[in-house]
Amino acid sequence: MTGTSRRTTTPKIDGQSLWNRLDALSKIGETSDGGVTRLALTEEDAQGRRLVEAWLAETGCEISHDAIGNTIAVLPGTEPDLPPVLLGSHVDSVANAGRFDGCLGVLGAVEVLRSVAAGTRPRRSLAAAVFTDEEGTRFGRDLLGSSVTCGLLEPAKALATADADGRTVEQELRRHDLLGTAPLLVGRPPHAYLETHVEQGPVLLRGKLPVAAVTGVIGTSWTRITLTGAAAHAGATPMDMRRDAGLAMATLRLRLHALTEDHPGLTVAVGAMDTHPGQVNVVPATATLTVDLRAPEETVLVKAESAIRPLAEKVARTHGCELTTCDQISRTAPAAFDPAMVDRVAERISAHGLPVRRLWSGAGHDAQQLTTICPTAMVFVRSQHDGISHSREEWSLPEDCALGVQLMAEVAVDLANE
Ligand code: HGY
Ligand code: MN
Ligand code: MN
Repeated sequence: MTGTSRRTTTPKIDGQSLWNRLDALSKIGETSDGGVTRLALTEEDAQGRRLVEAWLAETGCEISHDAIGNTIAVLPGTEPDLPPVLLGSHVDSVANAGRFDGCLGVLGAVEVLRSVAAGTRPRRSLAAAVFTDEEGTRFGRDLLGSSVTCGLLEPAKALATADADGRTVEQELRRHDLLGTAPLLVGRPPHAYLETHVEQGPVLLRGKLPVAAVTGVIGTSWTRITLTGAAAHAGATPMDMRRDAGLAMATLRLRLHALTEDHPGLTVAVGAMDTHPGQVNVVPATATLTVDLRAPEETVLVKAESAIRPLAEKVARTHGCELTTCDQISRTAPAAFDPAMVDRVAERISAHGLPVRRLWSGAGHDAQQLTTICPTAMVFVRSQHDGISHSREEWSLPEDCALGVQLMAEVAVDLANE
């Protein structure tokens, strides 16, 4: 793939339109304290998806859905039979999130298609994808839509995944009329994939840089653990006679965090932890936690994952409890992007007179799945407020958002003309 194809037109992104759409989309699922909650395949997520699809339709795209409900919108090029250049991300969110995570990439794709639709069509079609359930917080498996379309997860397995109330992905896709027959991308890979995303960390802010070229994405491993002890009276039961599942879980949580000491680059987060029956005067009978492990090196992630079960068994025994479940619920491998694609982003950053920062992503992204089927790159946009994300505090500046999408547009049109 050449890196210097002649660009017929330099698309000009409408930064104000991008900002207005980010604002409009953030109103769907808006929480009372200014956050956004659009858990995957809830009414709010479906509403957000429909709003984005209406905007995509306005650009003249043909819109379809695949077997896992991913939206694919295609703006035909002059040679529509060539594999397209795909742009995308997600609009589902975690609970009480900000307005940029995923949405910047999807609405950036809308702006690129708007700009190209109004100008000279490149050879290749440009397409936009809105991937189903990137976050994984409701159904317990992240990058669901992009994993299926990249052939990394069986559609049947993904469709059968159920939430805590037993509602399956398939039922929810049907409820929102998102199930379709568009082919999965793995069968006919795009020419390339591009994603613009907020950094969700402090590096660009501290470096006083608005954008970065992303070199790769960490691997992520999610495990759910349940320990079982025995309910007992909080006062009358002697301390040495208790089988306190809550205390065991608290001990395990600290041991899991201690894994970072001898696993370089590993991060650990215990996002969910609850005890049953959860009453003030009852020693917990059972306790459940989820642990999110991440590392840029697959070997480090594998080593840390293999430590979980022995740790849980040992802690359970120490507290007279049993290890009832220790199930891996989601797993994605670390992914390095094609250096030639990273160079394309870097070259555009330089062309805009900016210093080039190459950065590894600590957050997971659909792009890490797409890179298994086609040349892939990401543009990072600076996060404000010390990089906070997965929080209503998440914020980025309009000019940084517009610049990140402008860079993606220029790389996309170059790719679409080769
Ligand atoms: O969890 C992640 O890194 C991403 O936001 N899904
Ligand atoms: Mn995201
Ligand atoms: Mn996220």
